[in-house]
Amino acid sequence: MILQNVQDGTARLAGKALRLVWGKNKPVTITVVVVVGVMKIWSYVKKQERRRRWNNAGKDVVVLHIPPRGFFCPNISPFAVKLETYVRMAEIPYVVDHEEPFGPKGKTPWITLNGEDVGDSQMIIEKLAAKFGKEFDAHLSPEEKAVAHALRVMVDEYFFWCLGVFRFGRERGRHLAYNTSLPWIFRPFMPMFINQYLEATKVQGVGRHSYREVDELGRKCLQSLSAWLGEKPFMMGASPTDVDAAVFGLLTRDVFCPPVSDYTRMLEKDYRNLHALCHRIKEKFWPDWDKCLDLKGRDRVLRMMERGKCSS
Ligand SMILES: N[C@@H](CCC(=O)N[C@@H](CS)C(=O)NCC(=O)O)C(=O)O
Repeated sequence: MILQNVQDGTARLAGKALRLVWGKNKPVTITVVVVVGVMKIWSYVKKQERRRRWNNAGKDVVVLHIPPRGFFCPNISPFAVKLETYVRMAEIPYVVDHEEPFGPKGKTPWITLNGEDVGDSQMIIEKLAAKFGKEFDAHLSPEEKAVAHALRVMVDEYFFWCLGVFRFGRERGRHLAYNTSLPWIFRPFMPMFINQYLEATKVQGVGRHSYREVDELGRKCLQSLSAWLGEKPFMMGASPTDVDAAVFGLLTRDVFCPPVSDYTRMLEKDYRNLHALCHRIKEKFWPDWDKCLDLKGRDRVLRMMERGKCSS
């Protein structure tokens, strides 16, 4: 009996829904179906076109999928800077794609190499290092390798979240306006994106502490990196390794881009060797730095800063 009633109710509801979309609203329904269908086909064709382009980049040429160029540093994504720096260190031929920055794992950066897609900056680096014989830490002892690994994980998987809480929590994403042009259509969604990111920091754990506590956690990361670096030219000695690429990726924004942050001040005052390391890496591996910037965006921000609309 109950089952019969449920079935009747469902049938009545389905009938009503059908009348709604196929009754006097039929022209609207047809229009929506056609528009959505055309958009899907168009997006599929475009994706195929892009895929053909990436596959034709050339044998052993890395297609680096990253967000658009930043205004004061080559990319707003620290992991994109890290990976591009490694590819430059290793002198691996590459081309850049900004059309599809989010890859197989839903994150940026990612690469396509000889038709194969790979996600995650570190997994990519390890794959490229093995393929092209560019294992920069090959000469290190097992103990040194362990230290390098621990430092790199601290930077990528821990310090990154401390910085995130500072930038998106304490500063509410203020740095974005200085370093990237967000299409106007996305702007109303920014608060939602920021809150979503802050929820992720809570799941990770760092976001559950107070801002002051997180600042202290971040400062301790810088202190450890700085103490380990000491007077050495690079993190693991005389020559750069992927830890340097990771440190550079994470610190670039605070060293080279406005607005001045607490981290900028710490790097300039207390951890000068890290600041100098970033400048060294920039000079060595990014001689074309300015060519890798969105200069129009940079000039616009500089003009706004002059007029006092953005504080440095
Ligand atoms: N472990 C990844 C982290 C990449 C990552 O978190 N990228 C951020 C941008 S900096 C991202 O794509 N965030 C989007 C999201 O998490 O949905 C890697 O090393 O590539």
